Amino acid sequence: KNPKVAVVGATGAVGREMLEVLAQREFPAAEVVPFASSRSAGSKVEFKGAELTVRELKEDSFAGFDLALFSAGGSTSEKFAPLAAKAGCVVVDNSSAWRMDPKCPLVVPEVNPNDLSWHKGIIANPNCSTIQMVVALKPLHDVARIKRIVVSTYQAVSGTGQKAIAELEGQVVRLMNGKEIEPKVYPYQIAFNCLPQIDVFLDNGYTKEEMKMVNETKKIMGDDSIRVTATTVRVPVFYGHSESVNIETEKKLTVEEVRQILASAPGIIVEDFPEKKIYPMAVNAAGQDDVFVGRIREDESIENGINLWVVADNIRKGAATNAVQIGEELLRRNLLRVPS
Ligand code: A2P
Ligand code: 11C
Repeated sequence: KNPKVAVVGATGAVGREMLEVLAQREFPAAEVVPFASSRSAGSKVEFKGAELTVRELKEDSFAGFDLALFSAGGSTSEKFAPLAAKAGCVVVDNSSAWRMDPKCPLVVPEVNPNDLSWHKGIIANPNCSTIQMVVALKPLHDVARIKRIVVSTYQAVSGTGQKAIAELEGQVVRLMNGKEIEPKVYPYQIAFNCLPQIDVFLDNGYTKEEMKMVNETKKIMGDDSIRVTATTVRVPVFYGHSESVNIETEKKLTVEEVRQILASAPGIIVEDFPEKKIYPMAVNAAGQDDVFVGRIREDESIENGINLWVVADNIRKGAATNAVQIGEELLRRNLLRVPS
């Protein structure tokens, strides 16, 4: 029988896209039910051309559900994901709440689908900036073993959610009309600016977003020996994260080898014709499910180094699409059940 699916946080930037992706990919759901907080219970969201009524998420909401896609913030996931699993509903959670929990697989289907086999009811969906980077790097790691990654990101405001999209829109309009702005979501003006801070600062001087890229990459790639260092930056882009990624490998890779490896890898589109000014860009990646890689160059400052420019839609592959793909993979592997 087809699974009954809950989308938790269905009124949010990622939740809406989860509904869209479930419909577009024709996920074989018996029923899809949107949940959010009491604030938007009763409101409508669109699914397959019809309107669904949003239900308030409650402790007993999950009875009879087989799969729940969560994107309603860390505290909602912390409280409700275990309740869902207890009710026999497998959770794919897009928050950071369960990602580093050793009992929860952290999965990107193109990279480590086999980790789904040991799930205990909660599967974590990685951070958007990590997902697109590991999709691009895993095929290179398999061939040449990556020793070190240096990444700098250029992240869209949609990563922060619906309120941040509205804040950038509002600031652009006000500033273009010579009006004052008052930043609310971000600590400073985001329109026409770059903020070298995503999420909060930690004791080591890095932001939480930067350390997510470090820690999640090792867990997903299943290799603690990879050294990773990150600088994450918010830029005034609506959809699509871009990343400058520098890798040092054990085995030498030429630019042509990298192009070939990536062109035949799942989920990747190589866009790399510098002579024709063709390279990945956020505005083109928006709305797409693939990870786009270009600007492939040898790092001439070291023995075995490669530079890449990696772009993907943070709400699609970085969140909603990856979560739905995990659901598809669970179905394919007959793993859509909570082990007793
Ligand atoms: P709501 O519309 O009721 O606030 P975004 O990341 O775009 O800000 O969206 C966050 C999503 O998480 C929204 O759908 C929001 O619903 C939902 N959400 C936030 N807090 C809760 C909660 N306590 N219970 C259920 N859903 C929540
Ligand atoms: C951003 N990467 O772009 C963040 C959003 O851990 O899932 C996602 C935060 C997370 O702001």
